[in-house]
Amino acid sequence: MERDMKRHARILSVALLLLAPALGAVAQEYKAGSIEIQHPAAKATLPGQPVGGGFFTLVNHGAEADRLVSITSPVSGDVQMHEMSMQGDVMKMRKLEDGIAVPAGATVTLAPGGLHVMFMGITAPFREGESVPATLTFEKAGAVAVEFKVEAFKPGHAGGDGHTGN
Ligand SMILES: [Cu+2]
Repeated sequence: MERDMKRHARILSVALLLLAPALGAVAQEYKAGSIEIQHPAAKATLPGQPVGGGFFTLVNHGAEADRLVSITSPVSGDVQMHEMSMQGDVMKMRKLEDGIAVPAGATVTLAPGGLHVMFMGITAPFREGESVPATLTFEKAGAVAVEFKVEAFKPGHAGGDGHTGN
């Protein structure tokens, strides 16, 4: 009997150790229906920079395709979805008028150099450590409020690279 208890305690502590990394990540995960939004992060902006970049990972746990159709935020009157891609040796930016498709069972990652969110005409700089509130609206899963955690990304996209012309 006592040995059983000890064994249970040991199994429990192992289970907690395995869970610990997952628990750490929970704070930055959001759900809308069967869509999971992981780690929304925004790039810290430079002084005077009019646009901010945002990123996250979408996971569709459902059996139906869905689509991220719009993003709104109190810090920007126009939040757009963009895609960057190489055309020859030129990096091209494209505004995604139809949003971002999230096929059934798919994981779609927004990251510097690829799909991203663009906060146009931001009302205040994005400072590292702060959060940018936004609402993501999916065609089927509906709307979900998220917080983009502002992080210092490596230099690159979203800094005076012609975004304001989009
Ligand atoms: Cu962009």
